[in-house]
Amino acid sequence: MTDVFSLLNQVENLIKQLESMQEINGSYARTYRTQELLNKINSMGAYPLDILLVGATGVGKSSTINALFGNDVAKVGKGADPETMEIDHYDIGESKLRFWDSPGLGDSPSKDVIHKKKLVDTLYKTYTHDDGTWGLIDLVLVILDGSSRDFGTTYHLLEEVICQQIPSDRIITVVNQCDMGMKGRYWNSKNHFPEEKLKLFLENKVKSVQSRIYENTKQKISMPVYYSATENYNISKVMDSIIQHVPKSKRKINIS
Ligand SMILES: Nc1nc2c(ncn2[C@@H]2O[C@H](COP(=O)(O)OP(=O)(O)OP(=O)(O)O)[C@@H](O)[C@H]2O)c(=O)[nH]1
Ligand SMILES: [Mg+2]
Repeated sequence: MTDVFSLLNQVENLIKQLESMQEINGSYARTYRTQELLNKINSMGAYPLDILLVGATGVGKSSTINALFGNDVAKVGKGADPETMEIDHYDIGESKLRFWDSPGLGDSPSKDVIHKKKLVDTLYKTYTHDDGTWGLIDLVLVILDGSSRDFGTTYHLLEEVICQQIPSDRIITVVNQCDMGMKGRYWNSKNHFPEEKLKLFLENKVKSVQSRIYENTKQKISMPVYYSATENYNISKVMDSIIQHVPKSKRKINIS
């Protein structure tokens, strides 16, 4: 009997060790990729790289930042920076990278008007340096909710506002909550990945997002990545997509 207990104890300890090894591996991979991103920003010659987060309320903006950067991220509250314009931002890598957390849309029509205005203000924000006028926002990360059928508000925003101001190679569209794509069906929650049916569904979904944006704006955005911030699935693909989109230079604005 004692042998069985001691064996069980050993197994339990082994599982705990394995879990902590996975944790270390996960954070090692994250730190490695964050470093790769910061190196790419360094070679841009001017930093910080400013990324505007766009997405409906509760789409998982905060969860995405946490999944991507874990402890490397510092949230900076409203008004802490003169340029903040009442929009919180996250600082990464000693302020070499900033994510601007725009307020979520879709709560109510009257709030949407105010939120949209703040978003447009941020998108159009410029600053002047010795060598000209530059746009504050370098990239826009548009997060869609994979559990929702209705992307209407975000499409509208992309087509009417974002694509008008930002070239398509500076727009990254991603689909979060892919674990809930088919209302949670075909998600393997034990091993945290989509079964074949859900995978097919998600692949069709991201293709249709890309073609819908093309049809309406004639801008070809890169193929969206589907992922799950809380299930830690495809986070490295989101990171790779951001790394690939780091521009060669900041966004020069020609003021005539
Ligand atoms: N199942 C699932 N839930 C998620 C995922 N990402 C976020 N959530 C949940 O969705 C809720 C909202 O997530 P947040 O990260 O706070 O979303 P947000 O976009 O920052 O929300 P606001 O700041 O209020 O607009 C939380 O309960 C998260 O745990 C995901 O990938 N899968
Ligand atoms: Mg949030």
